[in-house]
Amino acid sequence: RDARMKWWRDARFGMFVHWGLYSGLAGTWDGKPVGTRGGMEWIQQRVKADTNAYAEQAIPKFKPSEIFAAQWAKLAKNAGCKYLVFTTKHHDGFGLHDSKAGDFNAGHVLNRDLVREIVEACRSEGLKVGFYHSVIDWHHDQYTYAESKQLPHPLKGQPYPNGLRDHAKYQDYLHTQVDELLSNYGPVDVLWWDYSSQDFQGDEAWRANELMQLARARQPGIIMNNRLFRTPEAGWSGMGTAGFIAQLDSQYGDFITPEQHIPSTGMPGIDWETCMTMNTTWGFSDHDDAWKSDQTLIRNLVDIASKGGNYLLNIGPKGDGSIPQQSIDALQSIGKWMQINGEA
Ligand code: FUL
Repeated sequence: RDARMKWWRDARFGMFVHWGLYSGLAGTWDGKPVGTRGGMEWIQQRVKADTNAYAEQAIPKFKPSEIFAAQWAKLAKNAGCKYLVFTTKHHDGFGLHDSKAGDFNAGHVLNRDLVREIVEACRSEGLKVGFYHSVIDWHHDQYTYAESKQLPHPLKGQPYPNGLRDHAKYQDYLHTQVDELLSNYGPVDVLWWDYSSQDFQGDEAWRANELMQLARARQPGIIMNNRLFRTPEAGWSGMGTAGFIAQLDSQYGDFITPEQHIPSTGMPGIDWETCMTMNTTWGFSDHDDAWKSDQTLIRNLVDIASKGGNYLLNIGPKGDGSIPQQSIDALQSIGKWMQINGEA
């Protein structure tokens, strides 16, 4: 583990990117804002749309430019980020790669492989590259945790065409897509799983041990977070540090991911990475103006680095892949600070 963790422990600062069909919706549904705060990558849930209605409104608004990936990678590089982790698939189930295992992905819908474009752009800036991959899937018709109490689902309570869902079919699909992602794009440095809860987790929900093994077989140097496994006794405690199995190893994962907070005294002896939004949403919203100041972002970075963690700072590009001006400005300020302080 120490060998594969070396670059990551030195890195301190990475860029997180949430980008998918929800980005074009920009926090608006049926022409109306869906609130001004909170994760708009969850917009399908917020408005309780089924996957067809969601796709119908979102697909026409998801129009990646030709140059978006180069823009992300350059901004990350100039800000002093050493790696970039982006959403290969979020909970809505829409994949950014060109998959043979289904048609709800950029390959089929846009005739583009956006994963390839992003990976190539990162590599040409010398950035390490990571895949955020959601094991939750609100699109797949055999996905069973739709009925979960903790995760209301657009399909919940609706009659299912062929009787009961066969979740094993979803698991096969998940594994096939992960295999594609780890086989067809050269070296992948990070796999950022998202996520297990009390109701759906680990081996039972995702064949998680097999997934971890598959990833290590395809990418021997890869490092992974520990969001596939939760301790059975832990209650729902949000996406912080509690509740996940903190035994960091090949089986359970290499690092732990406090979400939107910085552990006050760090986490001695544990590899941790705080992921954080610049306003309050991960996926782009036109309506969220709660931007953190440059000073806050820089202070967070210093605070985290001094406590031995990594900072994974999020941008939510728009439907065309362009980055909100507030995020560009903030990252440029961080880049300047890094230069002055000899970190970049
Ligand atoms: C969470 C997800 O549900 C959010 O949408 C976001 O991706 C965050 C980083 O992880 O658990």
